[in-house]
Amino acid sequence: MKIYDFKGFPSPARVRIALAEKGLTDRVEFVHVNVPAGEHKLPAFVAKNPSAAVPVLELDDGTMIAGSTDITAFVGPGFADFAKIAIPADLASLHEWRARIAARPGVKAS
Ligand SMILES: N[C@@H](CCC(=O)N[C@@H](CS)C(=O)NCC(=O)O)C(=O)O
Repeated sequence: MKIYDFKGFPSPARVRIALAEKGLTDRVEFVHVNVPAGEHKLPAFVAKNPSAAVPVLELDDGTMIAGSTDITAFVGPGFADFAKIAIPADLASLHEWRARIAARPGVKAS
């Protein structure tokens, strides 16, 4: 599993903190994305996350989970084996869409 991130930025930091709290930092490969240089806007990265932002979690099957909220939802429930993630990718995607809708002005989150 890979985490695309940029050390020192707040959203990737949330994921790093969650992984560290669970003792899972060694279980993922961190891939540095040079955000200040615009690497996150190149087609190769936008193919992973159309929002062109870090962090992104890439599962071993190639599934991409973008956004610190959804990634930490994977890390958070206290699973013992990171390879057997309990939350399906669809549910993580649902979380992301819910967050995007809730962030729109005038929309009340349910
Ligand atoms: N809601 C996203 C926000 C991701 C985000 O904005 N990441 C910033 C770094 S903290 C980024 O990649 N920004 C690139 C840009 O805005 O061009 C999350 O929680 O991960």
